[in-house]
Amino acid sequence: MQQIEKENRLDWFMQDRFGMFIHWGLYAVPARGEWVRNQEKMSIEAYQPYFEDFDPDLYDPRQWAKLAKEAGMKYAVMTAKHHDGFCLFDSKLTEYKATNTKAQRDLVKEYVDAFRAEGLKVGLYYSLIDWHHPDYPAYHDRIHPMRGSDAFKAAQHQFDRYVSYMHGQVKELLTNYGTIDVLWFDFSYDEMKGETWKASELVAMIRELQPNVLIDNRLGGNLLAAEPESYAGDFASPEQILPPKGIVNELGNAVPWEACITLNQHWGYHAYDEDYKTAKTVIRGLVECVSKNGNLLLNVGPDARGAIPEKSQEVLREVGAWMKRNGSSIYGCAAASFDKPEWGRYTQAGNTLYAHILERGIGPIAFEDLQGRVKQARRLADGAEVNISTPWNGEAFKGYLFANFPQASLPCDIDTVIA
Ligand code: FHN
Repeated sequence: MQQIEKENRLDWFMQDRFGMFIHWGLYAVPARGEWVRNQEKMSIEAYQPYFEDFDPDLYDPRQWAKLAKEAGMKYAVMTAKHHDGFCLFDSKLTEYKATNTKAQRDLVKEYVDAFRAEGLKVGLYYSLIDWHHPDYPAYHDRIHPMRGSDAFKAAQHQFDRYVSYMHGQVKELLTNYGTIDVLWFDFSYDEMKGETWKASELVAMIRELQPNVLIDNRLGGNLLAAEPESYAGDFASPEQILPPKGIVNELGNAVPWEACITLNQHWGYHAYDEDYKTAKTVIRGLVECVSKNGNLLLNVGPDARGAIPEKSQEVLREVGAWMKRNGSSIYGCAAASFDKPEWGRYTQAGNTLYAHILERGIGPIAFEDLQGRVKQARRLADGAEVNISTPWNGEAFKGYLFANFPQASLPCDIDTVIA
């Protein structure tokens, strides 16, 4: 496979901007979030009934892919293995996998096939942490044993065996499932980072198998350093937060980033979590990400039968209605060369400036520093001409353009003017 330079490798990522995160696995059965085993200090035996019961009869990844596409998403990242160690793929290195449950299906293979068939790029999430593997020294009272601890030292030879297992599974995922566009590792902490995972060796293998796969920054390197480690990754991955000013490295250069955000308050399915973000909040978040050179990876947590919650579907469809009319202000766009206006945010692609009107005040919208620089303005959603004027020459209005146009035309009450 031809290797393209890192900058080009990211081209599709910077173009697509909006993806679906999918957290799915045995934890959907207890339906109390993906950390349930640890938070409730369940033994492997206490968690085993969820393995026995897992039977996702409604799993239809083609429907998931169609929903992602309808929402305006261009790529997806699904958990191949989360911290509980359960593998959604047919790994030859463990029996703790979906093909050994009542599902008897390789859920990852069906996912990659379905999303590719709908024209979306496919990513896989892989947990470095593994609460099931006997050689990963996880203690319920301490989720992550400190690397330097006596207990850890005693288990060193075992841990090396776990790292070999982890590398072997990454090799399976990059060998048996076609072109993988994103490998999303999760997560490093304390001493458990970098060469503890033998990360240089791991990334060398990854680059050998699939040179153009994008890797996140959670193997434990410093992506913002002037000279990042080989395993520092291709993009930063802020979680449940948007960086105030975007992300730059020590040299002041913009660093590609992707904010991963939940639709409700949990990554994995939670039967009682009704605290969902509105479509308007999601769209504002997506606009903010792109206005700061970032992507949004928005999470769904399918239930134990393999269905994406109805409320998630409802929000995604409403976001999609806005994207259908305004997507050109997101795809292939980035931060504008103008300061953020008080009424909203700008995104820009080449000579086209998109003004996202998020706050409505009294009277027209004021555009600073744009006099003589705007040939015409249109409301993106319906192509309607937007009247641009420079009012009578009072000092207070000097240097501003003013745009008059009707209240938002879409239910999300966010209008975008193309200038
Ligand atoms: O512990 C995980 C969590 O379950 C979830 O997968 C998030 C998603 O980025 N990552 C870790 C928490 O930072």
